[in-house]
Amino acid sequence: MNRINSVALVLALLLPTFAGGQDSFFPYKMPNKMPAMPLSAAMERTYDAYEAPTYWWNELFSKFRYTPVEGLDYNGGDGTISRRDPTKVIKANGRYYVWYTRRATETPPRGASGGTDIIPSTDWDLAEIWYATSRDGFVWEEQEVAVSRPPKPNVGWRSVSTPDVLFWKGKYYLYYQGFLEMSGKRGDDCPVTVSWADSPDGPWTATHSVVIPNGPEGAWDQHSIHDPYPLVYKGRIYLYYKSDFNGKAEHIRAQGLAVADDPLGPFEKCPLNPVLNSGHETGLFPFRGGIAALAIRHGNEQNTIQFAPDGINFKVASIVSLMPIAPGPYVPDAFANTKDGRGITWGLSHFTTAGTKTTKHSILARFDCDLSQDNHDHWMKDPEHYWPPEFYFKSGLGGARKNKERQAKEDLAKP
Ligand code: AAL
Repeated sequence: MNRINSVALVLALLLPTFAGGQDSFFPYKMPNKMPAMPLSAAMERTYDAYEAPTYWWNELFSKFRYTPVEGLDYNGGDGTISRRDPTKVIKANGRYYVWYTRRATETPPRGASGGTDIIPSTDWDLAEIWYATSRDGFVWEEQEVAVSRPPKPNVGWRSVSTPDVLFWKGKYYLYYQGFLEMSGKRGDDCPVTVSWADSPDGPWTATHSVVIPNGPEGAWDQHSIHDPYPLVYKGRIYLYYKSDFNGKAEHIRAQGLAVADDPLGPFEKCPLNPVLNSGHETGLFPFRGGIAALAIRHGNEQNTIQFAPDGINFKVASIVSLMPIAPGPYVPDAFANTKDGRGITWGLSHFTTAGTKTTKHSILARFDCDLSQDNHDHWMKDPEHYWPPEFYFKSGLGGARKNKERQAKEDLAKP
């Protein structure tokens, strides 16, 4: 072919593309890099807004499956025993360990107006922190109380709840909410305190000190520090937490970060707090060189898994469904100070809907997922669930909307 012909051939091949004609198509086989061609906003976003352009390749996408755990008794589900807000699961002495809020009271919660010295206002009022161990993560054996309520006026005298665990330089630390008044009286107000032990089996020594104080008046976290969740990252203790702000009617939940070099503090709050604009209970894990977070239940970015390459600046990595509530994942490298976090495949979470209105209590359950670099479970990456219609109909219409529809029906029936 002479030079003129070859130039003509190249032009002939390129022209339809530039002209935006029939040949300017997005390829059938999904390119793993953004193709150099005009893209719609949606297709551009699929490349630059998520961890991978399709969930099949996204290490931070998973569906979640649930299994009841064996071995924990709930008094026939009469609401007098509740277990909730599990810590991350850790492995020690060849067994899995988990700590959680345990309420054992004469009656189920009766709200702030019904609460007394022995009747709980909320499910986590008048609670203690207990622990259980397991060989397989499905059958759990409850051990004993780890942290009980200290005498008044120590922090936590009214209730100790919602713990999480840290292993640091040969010692174990439990961080938890320490209530100095009945939850629900003004809000769900409390700071965070800490106990430590040489062994996961205790005995635990309470510091009786507030280790993560509420923010100053006017700050987003002025009333509460909830769900403290420590990890070891960049050689330091990165403790994430949740707080509520913006008042009762339109309250917002977000998550902050406090960093320390010593488990007993001082903890320095990140000046960019909140670092997650969404989520209720905390659930995070080292992932690659950064930190991944499960943003569950609340916020603009609820039902997402997020990733921060620096542990601070989180972005949505995937959108998921049916996330574990109050997740306590098994995080093998939570305290390894890793630069290549491997991810998670299971953990414990809770359901607060186990009882009825009058027997209200929570139960622990196991969740499984594939948010791990070492697992490639095609089935877990398929978001389809196929729930039967009963699953969707169970909630039905509720509240004001139900009354409105009933009224409309009655009006239609009028002659
Ligand atoms: C939970 C957590 C904290 C709150 C309450 C008990 O889901 O966010 O622990 O205080 O609800």
